[in-house]
Amino acid sequence: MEFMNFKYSGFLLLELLTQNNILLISGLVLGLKKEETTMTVTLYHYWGSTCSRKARMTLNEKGVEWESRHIDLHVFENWEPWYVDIHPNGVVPALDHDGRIVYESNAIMEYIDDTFGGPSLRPSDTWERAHMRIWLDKSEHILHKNMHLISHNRAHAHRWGEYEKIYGRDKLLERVHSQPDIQRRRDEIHHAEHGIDEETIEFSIGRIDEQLNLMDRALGEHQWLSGTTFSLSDIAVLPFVERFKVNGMDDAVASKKNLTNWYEKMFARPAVERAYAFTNPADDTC
Ligand SMILES: N[C@@H](CCC(=O)N[C@@H](CS)C(=O)NCC(=O)O)C(=O)O
Repeated sequence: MEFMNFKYSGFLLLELLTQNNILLISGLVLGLKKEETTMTVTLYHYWGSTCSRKARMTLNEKGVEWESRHIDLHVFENWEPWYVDIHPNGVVPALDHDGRIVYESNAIMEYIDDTFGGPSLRPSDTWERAHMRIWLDKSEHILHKNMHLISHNRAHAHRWGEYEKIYGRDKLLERVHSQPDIQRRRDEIHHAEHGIDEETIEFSIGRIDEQLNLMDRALGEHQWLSGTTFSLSDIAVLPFVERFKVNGMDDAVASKKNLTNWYEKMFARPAVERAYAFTNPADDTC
């Protein structure tokens, strides 16, 4: 009997080792492995935010499947304690990759490129890669910073007025105090109380225009912003060029030929188009 069992097991083993079964077994192992490594990617973002667009474009360019968690900035959802647990500065975007959080749009972009398959979005040439990082830095510290000031009187101030009507001044200030980033909180309160003076706005417009000139020059020298490769730098600056245009500075962009050609090329990319096609879920009517 024992012999029979042995023979039976041996027979089974032989059977299992036929080519098809080896494929089947490896398939099962791979299947298990796939199950183990199935990850979820959730983006906390706001439809019209420049920094959220950077993250959406990058996810789409890499072909990453992601879930959307829209954060309504208009009702200060970004300052709710549950969201501040995710993003300590109470701003969008934030990325949750299977429970591990990344925030700061530039860090999110590099994380996505490092972590997922698909085309590399960073040049292999080290000089180009360094220039890509220079533009990522400028996207935050020059373009975003100044665009925020320009947008204040044109968009945010009006919104603050609306909020004041809805919430009342005291309630509104109480809400602003739940902004966890003390620097931003201080700036927001100052801007809400005093607005932004014309001289500051003119300075900011000039500062962005100067960067657009540098982009136009770079794009005259090579196909993409930081060299011959389409990269994260192209993605990082686009939302600010677009925002500059829609804030009434269309002519400043149109007068720069290389920049205009690049802009059209960027919007012809399906990943970019899809990132911009994400509209405000609150506007959805059925
Ligand atoms: N440095 C941050 C900036 C993020 C940021 O300022 N996000 C804006 C939208 S573009 C935001 O959430 N604003 C809401 C607020 O300040 O309350 C990044 O690049 O992710």
